[in-house]
Amino acid sequence: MTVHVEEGKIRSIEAHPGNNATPEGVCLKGLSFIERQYSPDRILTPLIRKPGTAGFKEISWDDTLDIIAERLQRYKENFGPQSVFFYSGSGTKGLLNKVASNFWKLYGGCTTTYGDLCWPAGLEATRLTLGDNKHSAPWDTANAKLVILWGKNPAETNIHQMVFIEKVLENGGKLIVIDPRRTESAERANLLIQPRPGTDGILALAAARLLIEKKYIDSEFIDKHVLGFPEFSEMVKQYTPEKAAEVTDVPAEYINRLAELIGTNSPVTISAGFGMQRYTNSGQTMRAVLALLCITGNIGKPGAGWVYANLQSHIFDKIKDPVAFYPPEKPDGVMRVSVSTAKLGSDMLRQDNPPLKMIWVERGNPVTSNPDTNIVLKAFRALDFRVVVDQFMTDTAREADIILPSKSIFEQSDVIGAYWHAYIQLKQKILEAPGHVKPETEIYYLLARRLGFTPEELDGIIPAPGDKEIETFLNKELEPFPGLTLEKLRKGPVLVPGHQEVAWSDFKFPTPSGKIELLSGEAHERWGAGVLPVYNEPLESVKSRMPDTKKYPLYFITPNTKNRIHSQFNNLCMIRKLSPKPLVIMNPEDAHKRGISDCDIVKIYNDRGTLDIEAKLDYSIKPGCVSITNGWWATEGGTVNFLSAGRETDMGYGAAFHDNLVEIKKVS
Ligand SMILES: Nc1nc2c(c(=O)[nH]1)N[C@H]1C(S)=C(S)[C@@H](COP(=O)(O)OP(=O)(O)OC[C@H]3O[C@@H](n4cnc5c(=O)[nH]c(N)nc54)[C@H](O)[C@@H]3O)O[C@H]1N2
Ligand SMILES: Nc1nc2c(c(=O)[nH]1)N[C@H]1C(S)=C(S)[C@@H](COP(=O)(O)OP(=O)(O)OC[C@H]3O[C@@H](n4cnc5c(=O)[nH]c(N)nc54)[C@H](O)[C@@H]3O)O[C@H]1N2
Ligand SMILES: [Mo]
Repeated sequence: MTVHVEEGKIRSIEAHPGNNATPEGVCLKGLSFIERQYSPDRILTPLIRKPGTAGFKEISWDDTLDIIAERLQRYKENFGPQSVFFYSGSGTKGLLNKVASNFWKLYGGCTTTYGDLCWPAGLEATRLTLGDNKHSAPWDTANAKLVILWGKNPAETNIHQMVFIEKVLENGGKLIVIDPRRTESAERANLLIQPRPGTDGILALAAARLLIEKKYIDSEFIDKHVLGFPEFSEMVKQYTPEKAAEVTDVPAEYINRLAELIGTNSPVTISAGFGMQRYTNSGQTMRAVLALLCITGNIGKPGAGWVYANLQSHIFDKIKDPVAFYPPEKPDGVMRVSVSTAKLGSDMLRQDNPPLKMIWVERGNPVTSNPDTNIVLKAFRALDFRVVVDQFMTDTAREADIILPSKSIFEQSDVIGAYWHAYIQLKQKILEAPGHVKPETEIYYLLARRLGFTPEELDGIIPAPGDKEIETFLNKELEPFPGLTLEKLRKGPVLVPGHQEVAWSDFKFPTPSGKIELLSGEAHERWGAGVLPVYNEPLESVKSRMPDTKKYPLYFITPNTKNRIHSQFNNLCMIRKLSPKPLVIMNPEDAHKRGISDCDIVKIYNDRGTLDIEAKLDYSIKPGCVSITNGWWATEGGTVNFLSAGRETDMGYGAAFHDNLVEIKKVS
C-alpha cells in the first residue's frame, strides 16, 4: 500500500503501483486501517486486571515489566522454563517475529505450539505431490482457458485474484466454482457444483476416472514426470460418477461436465482453497484434486497449475520461526513443542512435567480463532498468569492478567513476504506509536535486561529500542540474501531473487522420486494415510459412523468474510455498518422444517457449545448446510468456535474446523 501522511496523520491509502499482483486498489479492510489507527478503542497503555474483577486499570511500563520479569524468574526457578507457554498467531508475519523466538530461547526455552490454524493439510498434500509449495505468479492465471475455484472464494478473500479471473472470462475462457455455498465468486461461473461438505476427494477421483476413460490425459507428460499413474488409474476405477454422485450429492451429469471441461480446455488452473482443507480427510482430498492437473499435464506451463500457496517469498521462514509446522523429531531440550494448535485447549491442560503456569499471547486471538472455545477458555483460566499483547480488547485480551499494547502496522518497519505473490516488501514505519505503545522488539529488550542480560549479550539477538537499531537488525538478517537490502526495498516491492514466474517450468520436483508423486510413500509413513489419495469419509459427517450424526444433521461451515480478517476489524465503525451482527445462513428448506423464518433468533448447538443467533434464509447455501462467518468476538455473540472440535486434519497438523455437525432450533 502507499500511505499518504500529512502532518503526522494518515490522509489516504492507495495501491502501490510497484506490486503487479494487487494493481486495482486497496480492499475495504486496507482502507479501514485509517480508522483502525486512530480508533478510540485502541489500547495505548499497559493494563492490569483489577483483582477479582473483569475490569482493568492502567499501569506503568516499569511496574508491568517488573511484575512480568519476576513471574518469568519464579516459574523458571520453580518449574523450569517450559512451564511458560508462548502462543503466537497470524496477526503479523514479518521478519521481526524472529526477535520473539530469540527472546524465548534466551529465557531458557518455553513450551510452544506445532501445526497451524490455516493451511497445513493443503501445504502437506502439495508438498507430498510436487515436493514444494509454490505456484505461478498471480497474473499468470489470466493465461488460463479454464479456472476452477475449488473450495476458494476470492471474491471475498482475495479480491485481486478476481481481476485475473475476469481476464480469463473476457478472453472467452471458463470458470467453474465448487463450493457448498453459492458465493460471490460464483456470480460469473459457467458451472457451479455444490458438493456435500468434505466429499471433494471422491468428486475429484470420479472426474479422474472419466478423464482417463475418455483419454483426456497427457500420456507423454505422465511418462516423463508422474510417479504412480498405473496404480492411480487402477484405484480410481472404483469411483464411478454414479457412486460419487451418491456420496457427494452432486448429480453424475455435473461430474461428467466437470471432467469434460477439464479435458477439453487447456491450460487449466485450479485455485484450491483453504476452506476445503479444514476436514479430517482433507490432506487426501487436496492430493486427489491436484491429481487432476498432474494427469492432464497442467503443471509447469503458462496458464496452467495449482494455485494454493506460493511460498517463494518465504525465504525467512527457517530463520524466523525455528519451530515451524512439525514438532521436531528430536526436541532440542529447550523449546518444548508439544501443544497442537488445533487442540490448543486440551493440549494445554494435558501438559505435565512441568504443567503450564503462564501464557504469553501475541499476534493472535486464540479464544475466538482456535477450535473448541470452551476448552480453550478452561485452559486459560487454569493458568496462574496470562499476558496478552494486542492493539484491542479482544476475547483473548479479556482473559489476561496483563495486557500490553501493541504497535500498528505503521509504527515499526519490518520486512514481509506473502503467500500468493512472490514480492518481498518493506513495510515502512511512517508514524510514531501513540500513547505508551511499544513494539514487541522493545518489550522483549526491556524484559531481557530485567532478566539480567547485558546489552552486549543482546547484540544481534534482540535489537535495542530505536528505529536505527531495527534497521541495522533487518539489514543484518538480509545479508544472506543477495539482491535484498533495505535500500532496495525502500524503493518498492522486489520479486524474490530466483522467482519462477511459471512455477515448475523446469519440471524439477523435489520429491523422493524426483517426479510428481501420485503415489507417495511418505503420505503413509508420516501420516498413516493411503499411499494413493483414496477417499475417506470425514470423521464427523452425516454418513460417518459417529454416534451423534442423527442428533446433529447439519454441516456447520464457518468461512471468511470480505469485511474482516478473521477476528479483526469488526470493532471499527465503517466495517460494522456493513456487518452489524452475526447471522446464521440457512437454506429455507432446512429452516421451514424447523419452523424457522427469516430474522428469527435460533439456537445453534451440539455437544460442544451453543450460540443464539439471528437466522437469514438464503437459497445460496446447499440444503443440509448452515454457515456463520468466523471471527465474531464472544462479546458480539457470534464466536463460531464454541461449536467446533479441537481436532487435527489427516495431514499437516491443521485444524478440522469444518468437521462440525450441529442442530438448530427456534428460540424466538
Ligand atoms: N476478507 C478476508 N480475506 C481473507 C481472510 C479473511 O479473514 N477475510 N483470511 C485470509 C486467510 S488467513 C485465509 S486462510 C484465506 C482463506 O481463503 P478461502 O479459502 O477463499 O476462504 P474460506 O472462507 O476459508 O473457504 C473458501 C470456501 O470453502 C468453502 N468450503 C467449505 N467446505 C467445503 C468443502 O467441503 N468443499 C468445498 N469445495 N468447499 C468448501 C466455503 O464455503 C468457502 O466459501 O483468506 C485470506 N483472505
Ligand atoms: N471456525 C473457524 N475458525 C477459524 C477459521 C475458519 O475458517 N473457521 N480460519 C482459521 C484461519 S485460516 C486463520 S489464519 C486463523 C486466524 O486466527 P488468528 O491468528 O488468531 O488471527 P486474527 O483473528 O486475525 O487475530 C490476530 C490478532 O493479532 C493482533 N495483531 C495484529 N497485529 C499485531 C502486532 O503487530 N502485534 C501483536 N501483538 N498483535 C497484533 C490483532 O489485533 C488480532 O487480535 O483463524 C482460524 N479460525
Ligand atoms: Mo488462514
